[in-house]
Amino acid sequence: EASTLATQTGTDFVPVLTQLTAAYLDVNGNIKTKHQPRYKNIVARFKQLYGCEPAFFCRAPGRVNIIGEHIDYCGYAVLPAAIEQDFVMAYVVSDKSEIEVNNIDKDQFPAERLSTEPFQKFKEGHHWINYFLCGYKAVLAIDESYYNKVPAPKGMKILIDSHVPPAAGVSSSSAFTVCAAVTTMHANNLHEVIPKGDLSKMCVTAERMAGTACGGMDQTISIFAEMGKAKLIEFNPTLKAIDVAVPSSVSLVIANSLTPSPKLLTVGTRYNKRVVECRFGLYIIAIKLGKAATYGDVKYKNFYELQTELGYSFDQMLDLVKTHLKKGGYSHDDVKKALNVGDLSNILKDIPYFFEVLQQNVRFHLYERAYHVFGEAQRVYQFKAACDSDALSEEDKVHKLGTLMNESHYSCRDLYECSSDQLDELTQLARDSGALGSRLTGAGWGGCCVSLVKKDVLASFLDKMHSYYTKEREPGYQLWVTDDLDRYLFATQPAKGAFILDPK
Ligand code: NG1
Ligand code: MG
Repeated sequence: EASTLATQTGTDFVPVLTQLTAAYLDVNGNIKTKHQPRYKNIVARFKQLYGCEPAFFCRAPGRVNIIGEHIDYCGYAVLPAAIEQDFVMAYVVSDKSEIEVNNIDKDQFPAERLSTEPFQKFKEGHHWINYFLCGYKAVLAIDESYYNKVPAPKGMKILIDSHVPPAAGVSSSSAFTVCAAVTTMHANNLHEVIPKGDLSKMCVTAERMAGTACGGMDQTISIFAEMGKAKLIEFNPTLKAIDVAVPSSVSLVIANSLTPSPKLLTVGTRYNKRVVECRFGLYIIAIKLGKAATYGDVKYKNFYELQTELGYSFDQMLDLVKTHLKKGGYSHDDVKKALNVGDLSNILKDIPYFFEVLQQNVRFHLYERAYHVFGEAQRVYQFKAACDSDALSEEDKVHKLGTLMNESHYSCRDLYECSSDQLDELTQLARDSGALGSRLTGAGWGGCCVSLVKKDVLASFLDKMHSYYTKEREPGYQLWVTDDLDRYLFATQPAKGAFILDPK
């Protein structure tokens, strides 16, 4: 899709906010953001801070991944949907070469000032402003055919309001990045120039610069999502977002385990380690198949490219894993031997924190990770096929979907080792409470799970799920605040992707 994120006024964007704003639509269906409580609050704070009204709002949603975990960076398709919770940035252009960023939640995110220099360094540590910089750089520091059109980047005054829970596997980082990119793009008049596909790719590249060796699922769905539709996102051979109609008799319910998923803080042992393990597995299989003598001759970037060249089915790829990789983990020496290299530290330079990954781990589970990847990639297409099927009855269809989601969770738990005690407890409670299937969503190790629930048992399901939040826990076992349960446990409908809102 080559369409751009042009400013939306009028009816085009009405559906997304309908639930929130029904009372604030004018006779033509236009949103009167000024009268909507959330936006009213943003405008009031904006005036206090900057002495004027915002000129525009840009927004980008978080997402729930329905199925297809930890496979986007292996080149495989995933199946997410946007959620209603979003990032909003209200902004005006200023004549200073400076970007002022304030957040409604000023205690957690105190004000920051940045220069307009697109190639400036990220801040040390995992500072929140780096996600703003990701979006900023995505537009102004990645593709020169776009940033050359902007000789002097605009200064901006920005106020952020986010409803996307952080570190919860619903991709607040990408919602933040995309929202900042859309704001930067609009302020610098590139919103009718940059196609959505390019914007997604530039956001992915930028987010990788901030430290996670991520795939492209989150940024792409945040940009391409449409109301009421889940999307199969294919990265290869070209980027595509294909509609998937989840049966109407079921709801997707998100439940937050209230334990964080500190993906970046544990960068050496969790997310990026998995990316490294997949690459080691890829190289070893390629070498064993005689496609290369040493890792340096391997021409495949990911498992998808290998599979495509072989022309194999997923079952055949699973057989390759069984034949060529060993269970139980590889030591550094095992990896060196299998890759035919004397020193590991000079390879995989494109993976952020590769050095830390090597330093902090003694074993790499190549068989288990690869087995998960091919099984999970296969489940994504089985899920879509079930949704599309005319042959299956509604009942058989939703059971098939639930089973695939459960299988995905077990594979994440046992083979990919990206679940947690809390996520296992919560997904099991969901199954016991009437869900057809339940699985962790996002990177894992904490954060949220997603359950498939028949609408006619939704109320009793939600009721039973309360016990997770009210249960007495051992001392030292700390859940986050549980003040407002609706924020942690809710049914969700696929929401609309990023857009720019003209408040006038
Ligand atoms: P989370 O941690 O939920 O934002 C991450 C990656 C995705 C994908 C999933 C696992 C980022 C921005 N996103 O999502 O690309 O690999 O984990 O399926 O890091
Ligand atoms: Mg994230």
